Amino acid sequence: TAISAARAHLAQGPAQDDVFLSDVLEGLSRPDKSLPCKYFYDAEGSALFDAICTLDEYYPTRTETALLQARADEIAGLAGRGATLVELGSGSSVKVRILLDALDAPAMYVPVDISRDHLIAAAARLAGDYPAVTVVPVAADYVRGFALPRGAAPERTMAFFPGSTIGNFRPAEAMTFLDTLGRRLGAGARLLIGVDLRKDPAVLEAAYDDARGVTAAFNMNLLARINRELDGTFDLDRFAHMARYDTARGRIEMHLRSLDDQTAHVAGHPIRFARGETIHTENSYKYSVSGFRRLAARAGWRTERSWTDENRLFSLHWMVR
Ligand code: AVI
Repeated sequence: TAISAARAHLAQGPAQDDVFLSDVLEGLSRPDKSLPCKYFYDAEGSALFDAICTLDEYYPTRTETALLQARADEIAGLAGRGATLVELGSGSSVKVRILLDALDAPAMYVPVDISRDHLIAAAARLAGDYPAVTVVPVAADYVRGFALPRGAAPERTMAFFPGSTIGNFRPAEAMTFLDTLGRRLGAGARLLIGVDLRKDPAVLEAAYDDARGVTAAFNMNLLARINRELDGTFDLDRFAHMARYDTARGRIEMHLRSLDDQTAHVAGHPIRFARGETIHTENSYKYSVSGFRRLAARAGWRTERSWTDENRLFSLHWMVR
């Protein structure tokens, strides 16, 4: 395989557990309780997210996949020969295969993901399927920063940020993130980014509260993970999944609602809940095409192409720094 231990930048150490604990205690001691959504993605959570992506109600994955397929040749033309592809939050590295199949002699693939074991397994499978591509997995929280492999010229580098993960940032954070990413990649770098669009709230709410309860299980897994890893005592039967669209803010909010007055413990620390109180676990912002282009422009990215599906559910943007 093209992955060698020497090349892999594995930036995750033992300190991760302490950060998880302090983030959880900090988030749960606020008057409006919240938890960072990045903690959804342990092994269980990553598997549940993959299951979400196959649900009828969850249109983003299949819509973006179809868009990528429809535009793959055009994207390959824009990307040019011998590109280095840097994917942020690569997960199972499924969508990138559409690009790797279409690109002209892609040289390197750098999947960056916080979920280390999942990343390594996905990178190994991909390296086996694309022997001509050098695969360099980077286990890191890509928001905090990560090291790019040496020798990737900015004009040949193309970042890939699919899935509307940018929607999980607040707009101000999204702007800072895109600006920092642009600085890290350098002048001349390109970005292919998937962004979910504003639409009928009923469609959005179904996508985040599916009939089979997979999204509910994904949300609840955060409490299960705290129980597993942080000596938590959450009674999962006494919390419920909740998803609602805030039209004014243009965002889906996911919460976990306490069904009772209760006290749970995390590493021995008591956390009190009133009945009906919630933990805010995720925002998923939705944009208009022009709204997103404006945000990106303020972060130093010039949009050269925007594509949407015929129902205007989802958008893909090709941007240059
Ligand atoms: C990863 N992210 C873009 C997903 C979203 O749609 O915001 C996470 C997700 N949450 C619930 N379902 C999917």
